[in-house]
Amino acid sequence: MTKVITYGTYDLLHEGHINLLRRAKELGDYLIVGVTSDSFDRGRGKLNVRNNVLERVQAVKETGYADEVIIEDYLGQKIDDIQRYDVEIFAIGSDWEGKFDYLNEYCKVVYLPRTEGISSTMLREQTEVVYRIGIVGSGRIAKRFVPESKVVNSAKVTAVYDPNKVSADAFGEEFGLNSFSDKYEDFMSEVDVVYIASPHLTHYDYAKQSLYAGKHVLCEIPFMLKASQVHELYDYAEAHNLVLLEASKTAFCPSFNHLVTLVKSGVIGDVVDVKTSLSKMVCAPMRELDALQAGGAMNEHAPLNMMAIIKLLGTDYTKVDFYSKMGNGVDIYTKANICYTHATASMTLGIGVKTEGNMIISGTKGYVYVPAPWWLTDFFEIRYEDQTKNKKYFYSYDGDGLRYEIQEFMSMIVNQRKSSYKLRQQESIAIAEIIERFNNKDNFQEI
Ligand code: C2G
Repeated sequence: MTKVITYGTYDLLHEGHINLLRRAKELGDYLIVGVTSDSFDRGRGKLNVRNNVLERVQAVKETGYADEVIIEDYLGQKIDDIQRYDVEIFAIGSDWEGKFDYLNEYCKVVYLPRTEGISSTMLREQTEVVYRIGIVGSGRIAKRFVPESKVVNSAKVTAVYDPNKVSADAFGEEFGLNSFSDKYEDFMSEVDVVYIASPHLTHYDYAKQSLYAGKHVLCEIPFMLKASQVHELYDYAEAHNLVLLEASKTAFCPSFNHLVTLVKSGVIGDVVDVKTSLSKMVCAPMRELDALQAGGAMNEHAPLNMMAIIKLLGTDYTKVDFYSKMGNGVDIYTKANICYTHATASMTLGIGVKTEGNMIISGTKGYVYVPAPWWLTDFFEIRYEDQTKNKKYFYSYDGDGLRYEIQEFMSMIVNQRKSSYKLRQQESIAIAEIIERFNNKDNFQEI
C-alpha cells in the first residue's frame, strides 16, 4: 500500500484544495491529510484564517479524499509524521516548489500543479468587510499601530486625530491618512472604529464620545483611571452592540495565552504566588514624569502587570498595599502586594528605578519562569524540584506584538462578540480598581 501525505490550512475550502487532494490521492492508495491547528497557523503568521480547526477538518473530510486526517501542530512535525505513518510520498501544491526538498531524505516529494485563479486569500478578500479605523493620538504607540494593522484582515487605518495640528498632519503625511485636529465629530464621521492612543487622562472622554457616536473602541492602557468609568462604558457598549476593548497587548499574545492555559490546567499545581516586574527608565520632560498627566510607574505599568496577576489568580483579591519611591511628584518606583485568600502576588514597577522585568509563578508542584521582558513573552520554562522534568516553551513573537490585540478586536467586531475571554470585562474593571486605589493612596506608604 502506498501512503501519501499532504498538509494545509484549508481555510474556506475551495476548488483548488479539492483538486489538490484528488491529485494527491491519485498518487497512492491511502491519503493522510494534515490540517494545521489554529495555534500553529497563528505561530506562522496566518492571523486571518476564518474557519476554526474543527470546521476545516470537517471540510477536508467531506471532500471524501482523505483516508485519515491529522492535526499539524508544530514545526518539524512533517518529518515525524512521514516516519511514524510509513509515508512513501509527500505531496504539496506547486506554490511550495523547492521548499520541501529537505523531506526527500525521508520519502519522495511531489509538487502538484496548483489550480490557478483561486485561493483562500482571494476568497477572504472578496467577502471581507473593511472597517475604517481612526487613531486618536499620534505618539509612539500610534506609530507602531499602523504597520501592525496591515497584517490584520478587515482593518484599514484611514484617519488620525490629534488636537495638535502639526502632529496630526505630520502623522497623516507619514502614513497616508486623513488628519484632523479641530472638531472630533468630523474625524468620527469618517471612521467606523476608533483606536485611542492619546495621553492617559483623555481616554475616558474620547472613548465615551466615540461610543456615543456608535463607534467600536480599542483603548490603550491605562484604560481608564476609575473603575466606575470602565463599568459605565462597558455597560453603554453592551447596550448599544458596540465592542469596547482594553488594548492590553500581552493579554492577546499566543505565548501568554498558552502560559495561562498551562498554569490553569495544573502543570505547577495550585498557584500560590505570582511576581511580576516591569521597568522602563524615563528622563524628563516625558509625560510619564508629569503628575498633571497622570504619570508615574503605577499608571504606566500596572495595567499589564495586574492583567497577568488577575488572569492567573482572578479578581477576588482581599487586600492590596503599595510602597512607592517618589520623584517629580510621581511614583518612580512602586511595589504593590496583592493578597488573595489562597495566594499572594506582587508587582515591582519602575520608571526611575531599574528592575529585572521577569515573571515568576510559583505553585505547589513547580514554578514558571518567564525571563525579561516577560510582557513580550516568546519563551518560558516550567521548572520542578526534579530538574529532568523541566520543560521549555518557545514562540515566535511577530512584529511589534500589537497585531494580536488588533486581530482579537477586529474578530470581535466581525463576529459580534462583546467580550473576549482573553481579557474579560470584569478583569479590566478590576485592573482599573487597583490603579484607582493607588491614586487614592489607599494602604500607601512612601519609602
Ligand atoms: N492549493 C492549490 N491550489 C490553490 C490553492 C491551494 O493546489 N489554488 C494547495 C496548496 O498548494 C496546498 C494545499 O492546497 O498544497 C493547501 O493550501 P493552504 O490551505 O493554503 O495551506 P498552506 O498554507 O499552503 O499550508 O504545513 C502546511 C503546509 O505548509 C501548506
